[in-house]
Amino acid sequence: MTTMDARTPASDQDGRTPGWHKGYVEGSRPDLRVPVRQVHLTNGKDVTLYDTSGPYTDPTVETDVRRGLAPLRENWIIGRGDTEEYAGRPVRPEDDGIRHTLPRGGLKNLDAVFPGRPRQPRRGREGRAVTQLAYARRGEITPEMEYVAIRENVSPEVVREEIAAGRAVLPANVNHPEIEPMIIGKRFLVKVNANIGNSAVTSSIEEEVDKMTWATQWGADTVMDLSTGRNIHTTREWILRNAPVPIGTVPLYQALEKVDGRAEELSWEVYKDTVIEQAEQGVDYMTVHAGVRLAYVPLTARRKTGIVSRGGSIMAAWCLAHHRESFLYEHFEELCEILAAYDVTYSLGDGLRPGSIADANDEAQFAELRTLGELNKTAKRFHVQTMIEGPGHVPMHKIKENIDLQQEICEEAPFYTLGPLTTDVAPAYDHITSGIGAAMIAWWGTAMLCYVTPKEHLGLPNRDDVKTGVITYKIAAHAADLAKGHPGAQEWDDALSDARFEFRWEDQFNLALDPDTAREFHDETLPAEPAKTAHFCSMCGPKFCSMKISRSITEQFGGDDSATDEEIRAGMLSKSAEFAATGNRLYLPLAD
Ligand code: IRN
Ligand code: FE2
Repeated sequence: MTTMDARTPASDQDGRTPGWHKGYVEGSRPDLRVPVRQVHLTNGKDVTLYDTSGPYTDPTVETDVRRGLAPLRENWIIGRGDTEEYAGRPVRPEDDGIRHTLPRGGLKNLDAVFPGRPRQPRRGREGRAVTQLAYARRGEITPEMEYVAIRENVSPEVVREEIAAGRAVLPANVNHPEIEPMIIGKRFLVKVNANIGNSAVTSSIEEEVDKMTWATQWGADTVMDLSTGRNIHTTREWILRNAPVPIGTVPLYQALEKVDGRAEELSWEVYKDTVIEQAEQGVDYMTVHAGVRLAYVPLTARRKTGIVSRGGSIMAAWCLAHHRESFLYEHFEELCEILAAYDVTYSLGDGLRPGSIADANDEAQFAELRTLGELNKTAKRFHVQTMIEGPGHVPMHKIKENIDLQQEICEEAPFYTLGPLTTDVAPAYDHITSGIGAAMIAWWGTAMLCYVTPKEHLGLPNRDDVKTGVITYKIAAHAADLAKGHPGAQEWDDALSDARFEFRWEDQFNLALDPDTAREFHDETLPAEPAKTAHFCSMCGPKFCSMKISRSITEQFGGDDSATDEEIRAGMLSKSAEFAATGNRLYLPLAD
């Protein structure tokens, strides 16, 4: 019995051995190679699937976390000629936000922030907007746009149009040349984000990097590093240099570390410094809770669960402490100029999202949404790509109003939602309570789903939780792709159901979102090799297998619909007799 790790492609250089291998589709230039997962079926057919796993699943590429991934976009970025290298700022231990909270020299064992190739930050020449939005508006199709067009099976012009209209974003910081470009927008495949972060003191840098690659190998389209505490800058550097997908952050968390966790001591200066530091490192998108305005804070007072957003509560605390308008709101234009110079994408945070079913769709939530609509317009004036974050905890009957309002108020900017969780009663199962809401809201047009793991509300997700969260959300996303009639989405289902109907078990596993678990569950009751081609599984056994029965019908009556009920009944009876004659044996004898 061989157990194949789903992450490791089978050794199939000839491309024919059943299993899968990492393939590439070449674009208009030799350095534009779009990765795909090529599944080879036992019937000789191939199925091509979207692949987020990066070079890690390509056995011909050597990867080393200490060196980082190859800077695949570097020539494209430099070739555009509108960015310049500059000295940046030396990385100081203070950047880790450990100034007073840890003994000095906390970085001792990591004296090199990152041992990989030397790197100089770039930014737009003379503060120029170097965003994909700026190019799209000028009618220019960048290599990044062509790349995602191939990935999504659409024309590059559709990609350009959607970005230009603000209906899609292509998060790609000029300082993150390692990524394989991807696009977020309702015309494209629904995307999934996985959050990682070392708020537990026990979590090491290596573990965080490993969580990132683990999440992308199961299909996460982006990863957010929500690290707080020690070594925040260094952890992020390692993640960025090894990430094949866009990386998002919430700069407010690190800014708060820099003022020892005292929200009232935050200032625009500390925040701005942190944003530049992260933009220089290559963060592709940033959650900015600029919609939490002073006047909205009292609206949350009578809520059942108040403000549950970390960023939202930090900003609310600051506003109340100073009794002043939010510095994020007041300096928003300046922030736009910074983000435009690096092509950092906004993810306008929902700091006032409901944290319970009772608080869904209330005045505080929608007041903030209207402000996000206004900020979206400002961001677009500065050519900054923008998506809008959404809830939270929302019962099923109140979900549609969220996406409809967001699309109207934010001029169809991509919606990026956290679930929503459709009930509060299932701690330990909130990947499911939220997967339900995620599938619904994605069907109605949400472009990216922020995963929720089984540990939501309970603790820090471990490796297993990350995988469960990603797979759960891939299900929600794909179910929505199907319902939206996304071109090509159903081919995957058709391939799998054909494999199921024809009892090609290996093909069923290899096509599955989680081949390992599918294979493991199957082998639990039918471990023998012959069972891999057996025309039944242990769920119903040979006698009651509906697939087997209907297959027999098809075979007996030539697959046409002309069989009468009488004939079908007779067919069933004869099959039943056939099985009875074998002694109704569930387990097949081992082949020699
Ligand atoms: C996504 C949609 N709404 C919120 N999110 C994610 O929640 C966001 O992208 C980020 O990962 C996290 C921010 O949480 P707080 O600070 O709003 O609690
Ligand atoms: Fe919650």
